[in-house]
Amino acid sequence: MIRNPIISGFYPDPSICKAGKDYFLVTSSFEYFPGVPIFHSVDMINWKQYGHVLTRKKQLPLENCPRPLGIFAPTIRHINGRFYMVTTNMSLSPKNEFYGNFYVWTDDIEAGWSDPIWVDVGGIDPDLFCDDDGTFYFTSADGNSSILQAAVDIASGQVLSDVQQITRGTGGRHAEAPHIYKVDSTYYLMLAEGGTEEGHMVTILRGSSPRGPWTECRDNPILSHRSKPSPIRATGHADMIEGPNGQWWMVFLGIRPTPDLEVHYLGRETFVAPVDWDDGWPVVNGGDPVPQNLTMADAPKSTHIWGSEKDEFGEQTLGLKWNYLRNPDHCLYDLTTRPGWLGLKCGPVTIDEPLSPAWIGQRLCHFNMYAEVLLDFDPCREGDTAGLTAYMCETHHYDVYITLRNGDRMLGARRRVGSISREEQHAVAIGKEPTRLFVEVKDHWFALGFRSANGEKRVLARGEASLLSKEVAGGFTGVYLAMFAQGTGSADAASTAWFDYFDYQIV
Ligand code: 6LW
Repeated sequence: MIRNPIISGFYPDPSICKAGKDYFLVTSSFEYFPGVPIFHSVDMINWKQYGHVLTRKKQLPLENCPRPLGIFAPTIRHINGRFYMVTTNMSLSPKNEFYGNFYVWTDDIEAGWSDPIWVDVGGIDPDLFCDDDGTFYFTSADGNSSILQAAVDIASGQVLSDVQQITRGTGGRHAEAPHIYKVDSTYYLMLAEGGTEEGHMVTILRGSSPRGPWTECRDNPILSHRSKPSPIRATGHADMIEGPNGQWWMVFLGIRPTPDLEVHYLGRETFVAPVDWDDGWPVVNGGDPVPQNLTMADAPKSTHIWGSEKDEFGEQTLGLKWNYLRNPDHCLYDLTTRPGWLGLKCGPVTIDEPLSPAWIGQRLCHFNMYAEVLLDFDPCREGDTAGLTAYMCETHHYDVYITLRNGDRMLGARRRVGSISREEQHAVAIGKEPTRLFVEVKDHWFALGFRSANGEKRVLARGEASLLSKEVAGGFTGVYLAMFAQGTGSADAASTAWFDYFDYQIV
């Protein structure tokens, strides 16, 4: 059985390529750093994170990146032995302009990726396609349903032709996410249309050149769950590839909304479905909606479960799951002074600002789970605060923390939802010994609490998961679970919050 999603949590806009027997998949990453997570598989079904494509500030400047900006949808391709990853940095440059489209490349995927090569073709969701004559086509979406295309010089990124509109899609709003393929001797242009919400769909056109003209598939949309009774909604933004043994597959994003309010907070996730060809057109999952459990004869089975893991911070670098918010100020993080502990300094930036606070998070990937940290924190300045947050964005998060208030060391919980903020203060005598804080997710509710000296679970506050959803908070991302520290003054004399471990358990 194949279990969907194949990559759960906030991993949208999947794109895929093949190098020999290896498959690589990338997703978008918005305001998080490092950017563009990359996964590896040999069977198309079981994926393991391999790293990130954008690991340096030079590749990923995010200083001025209010939501919902940052890294939009990527495309990954392996062409003539070289990997390319093409995407858009929608954050703002010092000139207050969007950075725009660029690509990075590598001949050795283990060694890292090149500096960015900027391409002066507007729009988002860029695709790179190399025709048999060696011409590289750069295709993007202008956000207003025009699909744009130009030939580029792949060494310099220079645009070699006029930028042409090659289609406006098949009539859905927001024609975007173009990908061009050549299968046998026919060119295909796959699109997403309908917007990334409930009306999302995948459409396909074909023609005799990568520039068109295009003929629409009679069975468009070839994938959509709009108006279908499925727990997976908003399916779209796809890429496809021939997998092992000649079986074609489509990867696409979808959401799993809550049954009551039909909102989603895990983010847009990555799903898979088989593709067969009929009369020169791709047919996704036999034309049926894609289920959570896919039973297919002779197909690989889901064996790798990406889930429970306790990070003890025993290494000098952080594991692949961890992200910072925007470009981190490395002075705020310490993995060396106290081996086996992660230190976060209470710098002046708070998690209520669209900046880069001392914050390290990983995606919430499961509906029922428990996360715990052991926090050793002796705040030296009034207002210094550190703890654990269930974080959708700076305006929507639930926090449990230790702080210094009126000279007392206190445990608190706070829920911030837009302009509403509610704080529960408990002058709990916690002494100076390290304290266990937790966030628990169950039945679409978050519980924020701590463990008392005898190990008992004490809940300080509960909050609806729906209030951290995309439908309430906006944007394109999903909830993170993060350790954070913040203060009121400069980082130099700040308290340091020490985290012994972060334990993520699926329940
Ligand atoms: C992306 C667009 C989309 O650029 O959402 O679902 C946008 N599709 O293609 C952000 O991920």
